[in-house]
Amino acid sequence: MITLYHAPKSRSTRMIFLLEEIGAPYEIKTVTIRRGDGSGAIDPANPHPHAKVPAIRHGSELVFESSAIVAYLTDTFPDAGLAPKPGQAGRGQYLTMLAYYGDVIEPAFVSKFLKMDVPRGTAGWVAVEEVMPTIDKLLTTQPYIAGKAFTGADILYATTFGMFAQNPMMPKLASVEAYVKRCLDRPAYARAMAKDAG
Ligand SMILES: N[C@@H](CCC(=O)N[C@@H](CS)C(=O)NCC(=O)O)C(=O)O
Repeated sequence: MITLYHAPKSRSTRMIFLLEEIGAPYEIKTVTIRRGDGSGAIDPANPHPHAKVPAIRHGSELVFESSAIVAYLTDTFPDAGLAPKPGQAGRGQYLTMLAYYGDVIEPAFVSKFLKMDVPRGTAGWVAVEEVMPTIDKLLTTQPYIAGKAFTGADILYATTFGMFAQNPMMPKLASVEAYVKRCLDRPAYARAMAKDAG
């Protein structure tokens, strides 16, 4: 059994989307977190070392960091067909896009939100203005972020781009809008949204 440590309307919501796609038995343990508006509190029931979500427990394994959870679950449940297996074509692009999400996409958007300059030669990521043309180029030539097939990586990218769709930080790109719709039209996303609400 997989246990997802979850707080509604947070980065753990998309892990419900992933778990619904995977189809293995799982339970949701709702925990409180400290929210950006100052509300909420650390939950002693949350095993995440920084009291954040998402985290999952699977047998003796504790996994946290969204990209690691996606990699772990898509590899542990290969029959779900959500990742190229080691040795298969596309594996490199899949792992690249998982790491790029955590190491570049999130810092790019957070630094823009915080109105921080991204100094070339210091930060390991680049500005949104440099990231999004790369994403546009990818999604103009392929339907999903890691190639021809929907993978676990799309769960991270499509939910993030969907969330920022109306935000002035996000450039309006037809390729991204069509991609978000393609991914979020999946029945697993609708089921996840219903479960997130409780
Ligand atoms: N890099 C982490 C970020 C996790 C994260 O910051 N989650 C937020 C919720 S969206 C949280 O738990 N915040 C509570 C806190 O910072 O104490 C991941 O992608 O899993």
